[in-house]
Amino acid sequence: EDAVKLAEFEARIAQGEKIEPDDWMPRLYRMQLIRMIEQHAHSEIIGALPEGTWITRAPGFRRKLALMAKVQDEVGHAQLLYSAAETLGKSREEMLTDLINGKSKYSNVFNYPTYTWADSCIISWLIDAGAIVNQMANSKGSYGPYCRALERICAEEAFHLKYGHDSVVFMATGSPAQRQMVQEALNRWWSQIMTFFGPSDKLSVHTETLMRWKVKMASNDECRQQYLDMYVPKIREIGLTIPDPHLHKNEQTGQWEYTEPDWEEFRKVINGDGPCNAERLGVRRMAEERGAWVRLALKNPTAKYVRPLA
Ligand code: FAQ
Repeated sequence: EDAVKLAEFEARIAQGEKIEPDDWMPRLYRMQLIRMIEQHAHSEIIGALPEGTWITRAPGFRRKLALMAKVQDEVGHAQLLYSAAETLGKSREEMLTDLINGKSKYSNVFNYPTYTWADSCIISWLIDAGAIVNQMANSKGSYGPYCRALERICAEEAFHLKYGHDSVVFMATGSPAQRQMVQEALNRWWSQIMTFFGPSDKLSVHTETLMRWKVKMASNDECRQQYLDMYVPKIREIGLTIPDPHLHKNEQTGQWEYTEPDWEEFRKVINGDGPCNAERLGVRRMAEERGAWVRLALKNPTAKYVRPLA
């Protein structure tokens, strides 16, 4: 019976139909979607932290307002994504518990520090650009709630991209000190940008399954290539140097060639051992603790909250 259902399910996907929460779906499809959407949601709330710390130090009122709105959007994206993941049967509480315990992953790039204002500008432009490449593709995928969330998210990310681009161009065309600051930030962030799309297709574990069921609409390497096509010229156009001497487009294959990112470092960072992993999860843990009384009051308005001893 399941074989018939599977054939029907795959036929619907092949015809470009959306799968909705009450429809039959293979267990592996459900588990893979939960994993991917949950990781995506965690990336949005953890991703708010490296830039968020720059709100109080933003250079001027306009930048402060814009950055505050952008960071708030990212947290809103997490809300949309947690709701999409919940339609598959995992509760928000369970997802947040798994984040705090280190069981669930989130994007490696947010485990690196933002030393200067320019780091936050580079994230707003070039990490958000990466997110758009990935999310535009996947918004055409097969799972209805995830695709609809991604469409809304992409619309907002498009504003982030303009804000980020404007911030980087401002510095890149500013004083020598500003130009140096933004170049140094690019030097720090380039390898993170290259790993953002996940391991090379040769090393990727889930791509084949996810692409068969149209959850992922492009492979990690395809997204990386598309990103390089779109952004290398824009970065160079404003006089910044990409810190990879091997980066060039092979005119025969039409593919970008580059120094292979350090996948061993990547493996360590996604498994909890990066420069800021402990700090990032520490902030989430504190937020959970501070919000515990609100959740308890919502569940049981007459309960008395006793703060646990540290
Ligand atoms: N970081 O087999 P694959 C944003 C893990 S949103 C950490 O290739 P898959 C907005 C992967 O989970 C950013 N872990 O995996 C923003 C798996 O481990 P597992 C997030 C990674 O799923 C901007 C293992 O490696 N975007 O930035 C990463 O086929 C600014 C094997 O990898 C999304 O989540 C990584 N980079 O492809 C917010 C989009 N890459 O679970 C604030 C949705 C791989 O078996 C400020 N997700 N891993 O233990 C996806 O498109 C995919 O899940 C990929 C990975 C492409 C991330």
